Amino acid sequence: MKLYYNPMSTNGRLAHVTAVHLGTQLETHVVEMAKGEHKTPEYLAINPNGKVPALVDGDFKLWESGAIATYLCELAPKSNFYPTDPKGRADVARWNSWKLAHFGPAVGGIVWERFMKKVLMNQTADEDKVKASEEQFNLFAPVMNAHLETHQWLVNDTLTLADFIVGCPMTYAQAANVSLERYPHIKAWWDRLSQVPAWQKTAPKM
Ligand SMILES: N[C@@H](CCC(=O)N[C@@H](CS)C(=O)NCC(=O)O)C(=O)O
Repeated sequence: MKLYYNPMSTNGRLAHVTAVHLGTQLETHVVEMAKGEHKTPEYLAINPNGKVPALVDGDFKLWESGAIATYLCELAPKSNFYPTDPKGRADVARWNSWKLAHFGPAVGGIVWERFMKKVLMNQTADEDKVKASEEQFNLFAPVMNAHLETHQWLVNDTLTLADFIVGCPMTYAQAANVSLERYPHIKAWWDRLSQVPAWQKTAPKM
């Protein structure tokens, strides 16, 4: 199996951190996004969206980080990390959908304006866009904060794939000054997640 990713990409991190945590044996290929490798015909034949990550397992080509991470869990020996019961799996799917539809775009919007634009293009943030993303963040973060008030982790009170799924878009949250002041239980969860060895190992070098 070969994972195409880039260590700076938060979606790439979801696939990579899951593989590292599970101890999955795979070959990795760093897609040189700065050189446009993700838009080359060779890479587009693997992921026609021109985005990272992507996984190739024989003749099976898989894109979408959540799908890749779930596939790696399915291949690994059964463990609490990916629940085996229907309710536990639905709960992971719930947080994945919530991340994709609500939380990820909200955090990602702030991170893009305040951090990525500076790093990649030396541009300053559009404060109207930051404000719009912050409004979305403050709409959805309370849901997670309330859940974490009575739980250590998102699903089954143990570290699961759901924590990696929701944690990845927060990779640059601190660098982008995403304020967790109103969300102490998210902050405590983030601190717990930051202790996980695979999480530490896959933190982008800044
Ligand atoms: N929903 C996709 C999103 C992938 C994605 O947006 N990847 C970004 C990096 S984090 C990318 O490749 N961007 C380059 C581009 O869109 O040109 C996933 O989860 O895999």
